[in-house]
Amino acid sequence: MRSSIKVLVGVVLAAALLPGATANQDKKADHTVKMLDGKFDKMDIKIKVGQSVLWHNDGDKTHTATSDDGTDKDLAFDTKDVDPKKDSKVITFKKAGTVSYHCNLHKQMKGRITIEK
Ligand SMILES: [Cu+2]
Repeated sequence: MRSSIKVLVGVVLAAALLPGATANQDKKADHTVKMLDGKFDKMDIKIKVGQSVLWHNDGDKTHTATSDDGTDKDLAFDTKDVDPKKDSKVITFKKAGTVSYHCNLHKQMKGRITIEK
């Protein structure tokens, strides 16, 4: 019983020390787009299938990144409200295509992501 607990602790420690695990925490997503009050800082980004994007709200107002109506359901996403100075959840894109999005609270804020194979 005792030795199996030691093994378990060892496995948990080893997993925590793997470089991949820590690197993942530093870099929350493959791409970051900033939400500014009135626009996204990068309106058009190109990424690869399997990569992830998060939005950081650098403005003073709440924003969202929400795919436009009619977006292919495999590419559709919605960060929901992202408060000032906060990160959105991480969205991973698993299919090639183009997705246009906007801020639900400020319709003039528009962006586009092209996902390449
Ligand atoms: Cu907004």
